[in-house]
Amino acid sequence: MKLYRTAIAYFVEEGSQFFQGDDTAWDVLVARDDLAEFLQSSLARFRPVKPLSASEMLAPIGSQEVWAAGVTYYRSRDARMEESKSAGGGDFYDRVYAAERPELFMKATAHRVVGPNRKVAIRDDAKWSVPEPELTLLITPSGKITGYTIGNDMSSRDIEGENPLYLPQAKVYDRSCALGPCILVSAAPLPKSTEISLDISRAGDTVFRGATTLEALKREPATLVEYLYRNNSFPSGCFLLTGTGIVPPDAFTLKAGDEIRITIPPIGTLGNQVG
Ligand code: DO4
Ligand code: MG
Repeated sequence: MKLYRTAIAYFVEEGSQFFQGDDTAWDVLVARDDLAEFLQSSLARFRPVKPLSASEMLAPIGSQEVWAAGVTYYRSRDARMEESKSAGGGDFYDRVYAAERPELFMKATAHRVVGPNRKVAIRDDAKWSVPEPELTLLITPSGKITGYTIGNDMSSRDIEGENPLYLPQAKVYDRSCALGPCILVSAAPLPKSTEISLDISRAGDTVFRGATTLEALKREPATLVEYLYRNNSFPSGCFLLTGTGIVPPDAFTLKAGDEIRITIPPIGTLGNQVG
């Protein structure tokens, strides 16, 4: 079952049928530990409607914070060690990849997040920018994973590489995060064979394509959540990006006008333009 947020209501997709939800506020809805059961048992009273168009879909976020895990794939560890080696930061990434405690950082507040088909930004003071395609967890205030969406952790690699202490500037800025197109509502873990793919096109030509699977994710989502919720409360729940396993070659940087498409098959495709 998929859950969409629009300007007028929330919508549920079950099979190929769409239903308009009731007037429950988004923050109240996504805070429910029984989200799947609630939506399933409500379908009979929801009105069937025509399929939503892409332009109607908003980022599936209300007032939740967005957090992110880092260096959870070997590919990310490698890329970070390389970008920070002249600054002497390389060792940190190797150590955090191997450590028991994961890297977790605050990625965005809701106003810095864009939805599907909206423009993500690259920083004016960055010279080396990339998208990071990441499986993203919806977590309730009690710490239960109740759904999955797609996240793009837009990152300024030159700023991050200059000094690991610049991470918040490399990661957190206006339109630095995209979420969507929907929430796949399910409390069950996704299979390890789940594929995450990234396509970047420029003036109609593919300039980068890459893929990975959850097999390569070094940490269990539930473990990331357990660390995130230690001495930390989320009254409306939160989103957690689980890290990138796809990093374009070092010569690649995003440019205005590039089209980014991230696909995770059970969820869908998150498409954004850089601008
Ligand atoms: O340590 C820097 C950030 C890592 C990150 O965002 C990732 O691995 O996805
Ligand atoms: Mg990331």
